Amino acid sequence: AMTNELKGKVNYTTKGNIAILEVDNPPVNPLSSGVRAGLSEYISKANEDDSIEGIILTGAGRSFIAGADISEFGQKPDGPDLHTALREIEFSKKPVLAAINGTALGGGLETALVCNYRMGTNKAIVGLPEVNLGLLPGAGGTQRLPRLIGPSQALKMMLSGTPISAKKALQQGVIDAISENSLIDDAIMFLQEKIGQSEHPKVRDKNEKLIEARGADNVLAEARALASKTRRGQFAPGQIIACVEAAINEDDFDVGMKKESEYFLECLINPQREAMIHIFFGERAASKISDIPKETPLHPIQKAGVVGSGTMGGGIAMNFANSGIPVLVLDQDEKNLERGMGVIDKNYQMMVERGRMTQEQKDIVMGLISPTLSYEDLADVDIVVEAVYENLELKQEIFRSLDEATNENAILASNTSGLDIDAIASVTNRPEKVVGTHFFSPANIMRLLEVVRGQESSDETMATVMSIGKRMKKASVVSLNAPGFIGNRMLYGYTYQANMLLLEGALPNQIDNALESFGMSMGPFRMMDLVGLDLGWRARKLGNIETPLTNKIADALCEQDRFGQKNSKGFYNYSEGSRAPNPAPENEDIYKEISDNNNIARREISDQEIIDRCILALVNEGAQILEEGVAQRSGDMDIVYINGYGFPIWRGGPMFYANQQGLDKVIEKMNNFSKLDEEFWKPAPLLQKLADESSVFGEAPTQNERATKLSFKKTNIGGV
Ligand code: 3H9
Repeated sequence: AMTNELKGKVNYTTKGNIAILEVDNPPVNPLSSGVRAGLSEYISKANEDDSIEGIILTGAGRSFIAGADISEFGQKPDGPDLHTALREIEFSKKPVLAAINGTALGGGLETALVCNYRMGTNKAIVGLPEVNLGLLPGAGGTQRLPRLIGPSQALKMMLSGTPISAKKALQQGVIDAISENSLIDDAIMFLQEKIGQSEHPKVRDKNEKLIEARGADNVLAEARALASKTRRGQFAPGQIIACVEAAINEDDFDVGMKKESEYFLECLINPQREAMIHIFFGERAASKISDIPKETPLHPIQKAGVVGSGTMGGGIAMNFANSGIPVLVLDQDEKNLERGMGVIDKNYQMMVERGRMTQEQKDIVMGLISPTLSYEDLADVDIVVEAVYENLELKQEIFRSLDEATNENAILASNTSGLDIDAIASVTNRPEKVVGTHFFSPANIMRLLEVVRGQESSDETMATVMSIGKRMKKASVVSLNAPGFIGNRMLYGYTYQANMLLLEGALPNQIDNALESFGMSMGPFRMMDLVGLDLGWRARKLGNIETPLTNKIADALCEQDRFGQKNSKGFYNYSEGSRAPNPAPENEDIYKEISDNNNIARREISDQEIIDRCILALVNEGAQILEEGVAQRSGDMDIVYINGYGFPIWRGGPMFYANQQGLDKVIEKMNNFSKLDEEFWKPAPLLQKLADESSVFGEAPTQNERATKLSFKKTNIGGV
């Protein structure tokens, strides 16, 4: 049979009595087939060579090893398996030192853990992020890390998936030393001192910390509490805890290893794993714009401006500062500006108090943010993000001022959740430099960034803003300039269905619980209470606008002074100082009355119907968005929904969820609902077509072909 070419390699060199194995699989050195084969081959070679007395394992480039090759999961791997390669390292007759030159993640750290010694540069980071992929550290990590740093710390690291710095790794005992100078020179020196020893430590033999934990059930109980709080609905965390339980209780290391393999396999075949790996690659795909060349030069960003010092503006300014970019915050009102700067300071102070940043770090970022009252101060910024309230005329006025005040090459971005970017661009002399940046509130915390591509936004502008998104560690997704962009447009149908379900007989508590049990982080009525029911009600009153059917209940609640969390009563009741929603039976008469008045017969509704109607509403609108090319690919909508709207990551986003269910099943369910509302449940043509072809959602037609055909005003999405 033909063997495929192996991916990645290991370079072998010697320096005196030391062999150096360098993993070389750019850009991040995952343990692909060729790397596993190389490790195996060269460990033997070094052991067979009598002139070699010690072995150093390191990585080429900026990474040590980024873990197993994620693209191999679900496929038949070539070459030796990882366990075989790692066993050869662990049982090497000559001592092996892992010289951790950069990121050692997942299988990368697990490789370091089979070495006798570990040394890192001060820039190295180590971690076991498998849980983020629906997996557990399956190359011995669940058995070796608890032996090294104790089960409690190890569980924290594996359940959070968050890597730690070299400094912390040294404190905890994950690594033995930090190299401040040349890593390889220091590693050789370290190893030379050990070479004479008859024995070299193996992590597998260190049992003290585990024996200590035996019988102390608080370790596992705390881990379970942490997992249910931070990873609700996920499969892998429980598996990780079970592995550590085995490590604690089994005397034989290899028995624990066997359990780890079993539990790993269960994760591997669980649909959550596929969903989460879809999101890993989906996020990277979303950051690319298919019709813009990779080599597109970026506009250098050394200094930024933000217009508006409210909640949004402040959060956006923090994003710039956090990524090391000095930023001017402009407000024309001195009091607002002062208040805004105060809020920023308070937000950072809170992070210091919670141990999320040091006082020095706070001083650095605060030093990057300066207030100003004058447009003239923006003369030398490279980008401005305008973040005032949603009013087209106001934004246009600001863009005229910005066009005048800033350097002609500066990018002008508008933070808007729904206004027409082209209409804003049209008042400037540089429409190609105008773009939309839709941040989500609180902007310094929420990861989603919708980057709105106007008719004339240039390749350079788009590529630059996407790269700023990356610097800010955002999940950035491109949307064409169409009403509601991606996220809010999809939300419309979801909320519409939630409101209809309420009119048809379900109670807010049932609807919220059903969707939360599906995995949504917050049900729609709890969300509406949080946002405030009175916003729409007031706007309708002011504009003399008739209340649409789906808002009738919310408006009736407002008439009774029930505005939501802000005054402790809305769809739910809240007790003083608490955000916990308690059912409000006193509302049920209102629900009945409004259903009756509108000739809607209230009935018993199943949780499944609630979930299907709300989620399939997202899917059908998503199909339309994809067909129009407003989103580049279905995965982009998954990224939007997971990072901006609380969709469970372990379901892979609404579009992936539909793919996993089967599009024919989706259509079948929609057809069932069409007797309730024929217009609403008409399948989008693309959905119908893909279902007929037994296909799935994927790529959209390229955007620049579509952008010119799409008119902002003509796309009708109902309420927006
Ligand atoms: C594991 O180890 C399981 C074991 O416990 C058990 C086994 C039995 N594989 O993120 P970037 C690609 S599970 C394949 O943009 P950065 C990535 O797709 C693994 N490909 O760079 C991208 O490709 P493209 C546990 C990978 O500098 C390119 O490399 N490990 C892998 O912003 C650059 O990536 C993890 O979960 C991989 N493992 O960040 C770590 N990693 O250019 C996952 C990356 O075509 N990786 N690629 O779009 C990361 O967290 C980040 O990539 C890292 C670099 C921090 C390393």
